[in-house]
Amino acid sequence: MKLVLAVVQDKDSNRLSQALIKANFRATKLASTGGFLREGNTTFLIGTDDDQLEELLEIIRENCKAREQLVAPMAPLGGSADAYSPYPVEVEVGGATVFVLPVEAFHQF
Ligand code: 2BA
Repeated sequence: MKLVLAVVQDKDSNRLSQALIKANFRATKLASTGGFLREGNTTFLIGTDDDQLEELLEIIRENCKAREQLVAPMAPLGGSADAYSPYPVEVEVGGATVFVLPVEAFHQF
């Protein structure tokens, strides 16, 4: 068995939830915050049998889009302002950041 942790953008989270239910995967959604942008995203915890892992990754791939996002750079604290640009910079966020972990044991009591 594997535990898949998938960090996805909030905009994709409902669509991914629906697709997971339709394909009979069980998932837990956690409200999370990106460390860089400090904006809300959604982390899915999905337990799956090894032989369904590829199908699961394909569903995540199909339902999560990469998007360009503007970020307002933070002003330097006390440092030199020479390298600081006040203009927003564009970063590409997502589709999905996915971790696959081995599961040692799975119980439902
Ligand atoms: P954030 O940390 O808010 O990052 C949003 C996007 O900002 C990233 O998209 C990346 O394009 C950019 N970014 C992040 N850190 C950066 C840095 N130090 N310098 C320049 N640009 C940076 P993604 O890579 O697609 O990540 C989307 C979200 O997935 C992240 O939101 C974070 O919540 C999660 N994530 C990504 N990599 C992770 C990791 N290694 N461990 C845990 N969570 C991760």
